[in-house]
Amino acid sequence: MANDGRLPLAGGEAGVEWFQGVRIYRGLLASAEQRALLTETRAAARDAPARRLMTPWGRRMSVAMTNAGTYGWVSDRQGYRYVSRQPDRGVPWPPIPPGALAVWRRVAGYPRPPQCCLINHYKGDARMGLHRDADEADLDAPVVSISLGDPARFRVGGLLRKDPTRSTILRSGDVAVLAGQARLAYHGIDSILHGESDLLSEGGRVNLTLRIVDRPED
Ligand code: MD6
Ligand code: FE
Repeated sequence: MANDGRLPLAGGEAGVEWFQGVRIYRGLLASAEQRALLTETRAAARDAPARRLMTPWGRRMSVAMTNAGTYGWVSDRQGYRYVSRQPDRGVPWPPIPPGALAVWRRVAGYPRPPQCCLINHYKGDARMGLHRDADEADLDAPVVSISLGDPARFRVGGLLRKDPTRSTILRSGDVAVLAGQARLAYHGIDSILHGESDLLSEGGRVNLTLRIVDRPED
């Protein structure tokens, strides 16, 4: 992308390439859109309650997670995988919030709709260690991530865990897109800056991460 992050962008729809293929659309969602999306997300979480999942290494994650869509991403002692039913209830995941689908249409630049909306809820000291989103079969599709609530320090590196990293703050209404060379980059959330946003009455941060999981012919 030609924009180097210092030039103002007409319309804000182009986003800014912040670091090695990571595009950030700061303030893409206005307050009313953030509130509407949060309401839709809470409705989904009523039908699929968020849980702190177990890692394959037997440690409980600090972030509480649930999903919406055709597939949900889950972790347990057996490993990471996508499943079409909620593990503890045996029923499908709720539909992806319409406001999240609208964000995908605005920024993904990809013909297929997302199949999974991972919902991450950060309270207290919750954080997310450096990881790659690599459990999907269609790696041509971007990953689109929407931030709601308190700001978070978002860290991105390269294709190897040891590659140098850079961090930035993602605020409520910001959208980050990992595509192209960044699609398999290591990234994580260092910490949440509590008490900065009043979008969530109870405080904390909600992140929605949209992905395509299978291949078109599957
Ligand atoms: C989060 N985000 O923002 C965690 N993954 O809470 C992610 O793990 C993520 O922001 C893929 C692409 C963008 C992301
Ligand atoms: Fe991720």
